[in-house]
Amino acid sequence: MQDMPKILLTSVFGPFGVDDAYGRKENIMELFHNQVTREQGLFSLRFQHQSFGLYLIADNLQADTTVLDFPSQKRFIQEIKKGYDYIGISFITPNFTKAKRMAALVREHAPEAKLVLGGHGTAIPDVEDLIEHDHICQGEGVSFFRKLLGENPCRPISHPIMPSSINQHIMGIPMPNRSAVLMTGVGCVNACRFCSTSHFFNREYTAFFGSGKQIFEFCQRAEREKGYTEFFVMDENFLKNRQRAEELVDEMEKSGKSYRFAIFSSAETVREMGVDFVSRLGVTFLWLGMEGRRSESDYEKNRGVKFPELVAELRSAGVVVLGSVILVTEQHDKQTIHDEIDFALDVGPDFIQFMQLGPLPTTKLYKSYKIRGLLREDVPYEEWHGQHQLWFRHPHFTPEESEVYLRNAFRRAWDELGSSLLRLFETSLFGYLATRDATNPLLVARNEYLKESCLKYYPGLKVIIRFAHNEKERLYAKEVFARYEEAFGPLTSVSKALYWGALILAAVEKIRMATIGNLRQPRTFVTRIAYTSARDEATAPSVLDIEGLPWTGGLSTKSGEA
Ligand code: B12
Ligand code: SF4
Repeated sequence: MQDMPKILLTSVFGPFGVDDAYGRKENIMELFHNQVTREQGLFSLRFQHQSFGLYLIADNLQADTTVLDFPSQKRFIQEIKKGYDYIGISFITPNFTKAKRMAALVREHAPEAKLVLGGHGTAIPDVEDLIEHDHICQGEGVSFFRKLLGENPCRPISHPIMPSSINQHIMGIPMPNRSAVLMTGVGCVNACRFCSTSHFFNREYTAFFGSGKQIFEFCQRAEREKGYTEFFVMDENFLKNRQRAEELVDEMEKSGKSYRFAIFSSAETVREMGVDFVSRLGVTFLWLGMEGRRSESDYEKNRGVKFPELVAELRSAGVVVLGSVILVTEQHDKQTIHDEIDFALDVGPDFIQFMQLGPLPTTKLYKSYKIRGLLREDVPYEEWHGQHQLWFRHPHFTPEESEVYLRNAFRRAWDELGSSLLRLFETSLFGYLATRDATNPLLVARNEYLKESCLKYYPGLKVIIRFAHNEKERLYAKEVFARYEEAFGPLTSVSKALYWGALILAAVEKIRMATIGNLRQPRTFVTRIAYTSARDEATAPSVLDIEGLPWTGGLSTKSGEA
């Protein structure tokens, strides 16, 4: 074999979530606290995600590869001086300026290295002329990088075993991460007009796991090697591949071994598979694109879907639902936008994501706005994130107004529905009660899991009662607490001790938020993944045509703090 290339894959540099020459304060590195529970104060869910795509690529190359995640500029410069043959930078649209800066740094400090750009930011029009590079990957990265290195892109996919989230805190209480990420594929065929991920992957789905059996085997390995039994499934529309999901349930039924999954799926697929199937599959969390009250007519996937009924049914089966809704669309003016928020509140999922309409490159929405001259070319890419000012002209909202409406929508949801955390506690209880008399082994296992979860949450309910942000929430929390008492009896002395501990941590967190501030930066991760020939042994169809792929398993990564 020729000399093995030395590869560095990196995410963009921090700090994140601050206004500086490269980024904006709205772009914090936290999913829920950024765009879901952002206005829920102490009850906001706090956690971060590593840059999963980079670890996946690294695990699949015939090369020693280093993944540098969340570096500072200084740490990045230090690393690129280490004599890499290829340096790959992953970026999304709002991180355009960071990627541009990093590319310039590579040319300055590592002129011998081949510079590769990847990720959603590469969809920016004329990016080829705007950022220094040698290669650019506008789509799926594993097959791209393999081809670039002259490898067989058809080898099986190896999947790293790594946590789905890091730095988890709830009400100031550090929480151990119990779930692993599971990347079953990228892209979605539905091609909703605004959807970046569908359009970026050419409105096609690329499966990394061709069958339910392969997924099940991965789960078993993740449990064997690192004790994971819960998985955050990175797949835009997991249930869309019906056969694969059914095979997974079959495997679990046959073996008597079940796992828990958090998934993203469209309403059409949930309806088609049914809530009973979703329960047996072990889904405990579902991200559902409700989009809006005109959803039925605007989106094929939501045709005929009655969201209030669907969400109520899911919640009563113990599925925590995050419903996302788009604000500041063409139909919205200063009156009708309230109807949209009313719609979201009436549906009443556990979590609501409000996002401003945002025409991102490659989407149908972007193309149509571009043709119609509606894009505001003067807004820098750092602002293209959907939390602050619009980057298109809206007949009824100025950019500043759109931000206020967005913030108020989040606040109204918190005021009227109570905190998402409380709703999640309630949903878990619903699910536990609903499966108490179940005989199906998967549902029996679900019941045990939900019971364990509820017992963990039980003392937390008292903390919510103590720190409730309004009287409505306090009454709601007391009512849920009473139902917990009825189901599980009074708090044990251990739970009472946990309550007091949690109360102190929550009080400290409240003070910390009010004084020091509320921004959490991710730490820098440096992961060195050594090549081993074990990954080359089997042959398989291309990852671009991967259905039925014989999956052979892969290597896990070893992460360490820089
Ligand atoms: C996890 C996640 C996050 C995490 C951050 C993770 C991280 N470490 O950066 C959090 C929650 C913090 C986050 C925040 C934001 N995010 Co985000 N996020 C995602 C999410 C849900 C998953 C990403 C993922 O792991 N996918 C799975 C992997 C396998 O796919 P992938 O990343 O696309 O990688 C593949 C290819 O793109 C390619 N590739 C990627 N990088 C590279 C690099 C090289 C060198 C090569 C060759 C190939 C390559 O190969 C990979 C394998 O095929 C995606 C949606 C999605 N489903 O992808 C949105 C997404 C990436 N986020 C998006 C946005 C807009 C944001 C925010 C601005 C949100 C907001 N509105 O406030 C912030 C910005 C934060 C910041 N400062 O950077 C957009 C990007 C849109 C765009 N066109 O740029 C997406 C697509 C969601 C969407 N709107 O559809 N996000
Ligand atoms: S169903 Fe979801 S993932 Fe698929 S195109 Fe529509 S918004 Fe995107």
